[in-house]
Amino acid sequence: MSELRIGLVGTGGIGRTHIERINTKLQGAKVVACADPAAAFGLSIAEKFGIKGYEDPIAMINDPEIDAIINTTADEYHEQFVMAAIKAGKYVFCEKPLAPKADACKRIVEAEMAAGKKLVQVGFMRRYDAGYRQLKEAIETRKYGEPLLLHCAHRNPEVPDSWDNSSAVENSMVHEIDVLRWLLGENYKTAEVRYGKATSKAKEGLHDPQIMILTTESGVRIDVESFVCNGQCYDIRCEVVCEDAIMNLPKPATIEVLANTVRGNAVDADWSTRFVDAYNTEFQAWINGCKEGRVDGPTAWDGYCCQVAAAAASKARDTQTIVDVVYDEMPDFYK
Ligand code: ISE
Repeated sequence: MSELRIGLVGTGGIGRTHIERINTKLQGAKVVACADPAAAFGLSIAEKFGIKGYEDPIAMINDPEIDAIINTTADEYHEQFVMAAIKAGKYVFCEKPLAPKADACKRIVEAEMAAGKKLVQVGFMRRYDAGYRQLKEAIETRKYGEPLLLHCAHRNPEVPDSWDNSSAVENSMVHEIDVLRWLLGENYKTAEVRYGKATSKAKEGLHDPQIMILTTESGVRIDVESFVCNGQCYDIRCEVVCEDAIMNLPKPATIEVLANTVRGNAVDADWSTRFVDAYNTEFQAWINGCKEGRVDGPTAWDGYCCQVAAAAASKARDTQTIVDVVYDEMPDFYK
C-alpha cells in the first residue's frame, strides 16, 4: 500500500487538528475524507480541507476507497462508529475513551475478537510522550528498585461549560488511569476520590479540586490531584517514589526568558501544545502499524480496563467510599 487512505469521522476541534497533522506533518497517509454526525458540519469541514465529504459516516466507513478510520466524534458516538469499522474489517483509531461505559467497551472487545484480528487502537497519547517513556523504561528495568508510591497532578486552566462533577475522572484523569497502569504494568485493585477545599472559580456543580487515590494489585499507592479550574496553566506531574530513588516526569523544555525583573520559562496553556509531540508520534506509529498490518498501541482491552477503573472511581466519588476495581478475565486474544 503506498499511502494509507484515512476517513475521519467527527470533525470537531481535535478531529481537525488530526487532519492537519496527518496531511501536513506525517508520512505515509492522508486523510482523504471526513464526515460528522452533524452532516452539514462535516461537509463544510471537508470543503475547507479540500477532501471528500460524506453525508453518512457509515457510507464513508464502508467505502472500499477508504483503508482506515479515525473516530474523533463526541464520546457517545464512539461505540457505533468503532463497531462499523470492525464490521468493515478496517483499522480504527478511536480517541479516548473507547466508549463512556465499560459494558460498551466490552461489546467492542467481543466484536473485535469475533472479527479475529486486532483492529482497534485507543487514543491514549501519553504513552507516546518521551518523558513517560523514560519513566516506563526505568520502572520496567527496576533500575531504581520497586516503585512504591506515585504522586501525580493533572491541572487545567479551565474547562468547557459542559463539564459536571464526573468529568474530572471521566474526561481528564482517565489519562492517568491509562498511562499509570501502562507505566506500572499492572491492574488496579481499589479506587477512591476525595475532595479538596473547593475553589470559587469552578462553575456550580463541579467540585474542584479532587484527589483520586488508586492502589494496584501489588500494592503501589497512587494519588492524582485534578485541579481543572486552576486559572493558570496546563500542568502535568508524575513523581514515582521507588525503593532506591525518586523519579519525576520531565517538563517540556522551553526557553528561559528574562523580562520585567523575572527569570522564567513559558508553560503550556493547554494539552494540545503540551502533548503535540506525543500526538505526532502516536499517529505516525498508528499509520505505520496499519500499513504493516498490526496494532501496537493501546488496545480495545486497554480501553475496557480504563473504563472499569473510571467507573469504580466515579462510584467512589459519589459514595465517598473505597471501591474495588473488578475486571473480567483478560482474553488470550489480548495477551
Ligand atoms: C481533554 O479531553 C484531554 O484529553 C486532555 O488531555 C485533558 O487534560 C483534559 O482535561 C480533557 O478535557
